[in-house]
Parts: sequence; structure tokens; C-alpha cells
Amino acid sequence: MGKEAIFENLFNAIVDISEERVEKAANELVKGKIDPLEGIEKGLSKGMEVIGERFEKLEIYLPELIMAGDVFNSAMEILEPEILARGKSVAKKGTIVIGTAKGDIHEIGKDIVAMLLKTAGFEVHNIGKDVPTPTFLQEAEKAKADIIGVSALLTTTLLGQKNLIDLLRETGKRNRYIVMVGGGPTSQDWADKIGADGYGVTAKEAVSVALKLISQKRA
Ligand code: B12
Repeated sequence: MGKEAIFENLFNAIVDISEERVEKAANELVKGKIDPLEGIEKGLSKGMEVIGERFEKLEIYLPELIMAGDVFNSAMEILEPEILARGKSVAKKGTIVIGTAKGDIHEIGKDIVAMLLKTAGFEVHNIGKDVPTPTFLQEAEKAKADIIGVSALLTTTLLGQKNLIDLLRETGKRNRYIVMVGGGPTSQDWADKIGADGYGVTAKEAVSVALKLISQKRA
């Protein structure tokens, strides 16, 4: 089966909320030695966009949203070992603490960013979801992090990203850390507005932005 057909199967399996079909397509992708990241971007994430739109239009409800998230995660269980295997043996690039802002329990995208950063050579401390602002700083201090990443998927939790930057300023630590933001409602404009150092629309972009920022900091 060609890779476009596999991407389409991944997409359709998410949209139809079928764990069985997503697992089948993810296994075919691995067997076919196709780049799993392309499968995430062109299949799974596109499917999630449709799920989000349907939820917004009240065509589906919360239970379906939850199930779609579970289906996505079933595919990730198959793809993750493959992604990690492909990223082996890179030199350590830096340390990042990453979590989802307080009040927000979305973590699929943040976990993908965390995994890709790991494969790119970062030491990653994934501190989970619904993380209070001060915890980001505490964990960053503990890990001696270079970067703090804050994910937010809700318009109501976006402020958590700004709150962290405000906290860093208040504590005189703004220059100590690179701050990166991401998640659905964020944008480059928002990142500029709150004074974040970087923004990534996808996990892949998050990695290249992190690499760029860290090399600038060390230069
Ligand atoms: C799955 C899902 C859920 C699942 C989450 C499961 C989980 N374990 O994460 C569940 C069912 C729990 C859920 C709950 C809710 N959800 Co919801 N959910 C979604 C959905 C369909 C997909 C999100 C997703 O996983 N996408 C796939 C990943 C791969 O993409 P991503 O998250 O965007 O991440 C990528 C980038 O953004 C970026 N990125 C992400 N984080 C970071 C961080 C950094 C630092 C960087 C650089 C980059 C980066 O890289 C990632 C990979 O490429 C979205 C729709 C959508 N279009 O986003 C709605 C959506 C986000 N949810 C929504 C809502 C309203 C809710 C609820 C309030 C519903 C309710 N009534 O209870 C609750 C919120 C609960 C809470 N307090 O958080 C709305 C938000 C509207 C808004 N703008 O505020 C959306 C947009 C749906 C909609 N269109 O209405 N949800």
C-alpha cells in the first residue's frame, strides 16, 4: 500500500473513531518504513482537526472527543518506538521542561513535542497537564533547564503562558530561560505580544525553533 493511502487510512480511522483501523494503519506504516512523523501530520492530526470542528458544530459530543483522543494515543503507542529508534544517538542539545498550562488537560500535542525534542537530543522533563504557573519555574530550577515550554489548547488557558513570563520577570529570571509556547489558539503574534522567545505551529517546527534558540543563547 502506498504511503498516501496509509495517511488516508490514519485520517479516516480518527474521524470514524476506530481504534482497530488506526492500529492497522499505524502497523502498516511501520512495516512500510514510512516516516511516522509524516503519518502524524498528514493523517492523525488532520483527523483531529475534523473531530474538533465536528465537536464545535455539536455534531459530536464530549464522549466522542475523549474516544478520538484515545484512538490517537493507540496509534502513538505503535509509532512512538519507531520515532525514538529513528532519532537514536544524537549529542545532547539542552534541557527542556514542558507542560500544559493550569486548567488545561490537553496533552496529546505536548507529548508529541516532548517526544520529538527527545529524539533531537534534548533532555526532556515532561511535567504533565494542568500545571500551575509556579510549578513550571520550580521544575525548571530543579532540572537546570535551558527552555520552558508551555502548551495551551484552550483560549481560557492561554493566559498561563503569559503568567509564566510575568513570573519570570517578577523573580528576575526572565533572561535565565528560553520560553516557548504552542497549542491551537497560540500564534506568532501572541508569542510576540507576551514576550515569548519562540513559538511552533507543529512539533517539528517546535524542534527546529528550540535548536535555533539554544544555539543563539550559547553563541
Ligand atoms: C482531543 C481533544 C480533547 C481531549 C484531550 C485528550 C488528551 N489526553 O489530550 C479531551 C476529550 C480531554 C478534551 C477536553 C476538552 N476540550 Co478538547 N479538544 C481535543 C481536540 C479534538 C484535539 C486536540 C489534539 O490532541 N490535537 C492533536 C495534536 C497533535 O495537535 P495539537 O494539540 O494542536 O498540538 C500540536 C501543536 O499545537 C504543537 N504544540 C502543542 N503544544 C505545544 C507546546 C509548545 C511549547 C510548542 C512549541 C508547540 C506545541 O505541536 C503539536 C504537534 O504538532 C481539539 C480540536 C483541535 N482542533 O485542536 C479540541 C479542543 C482543543 N477542545 C476544546 C474544548 C472546548 C474542550 C473542553 C472544554 C470540552 C468540554 N466541554 O469539557 C474540554 C477541556 C477540558 C480541560 N479543562 O482542558 C476546544 C477548545 C476551544 C477553545 N479555543 O478554547 C477545541 C479546539 C475543540 C473545538 N473546536 O471546540 N479535548
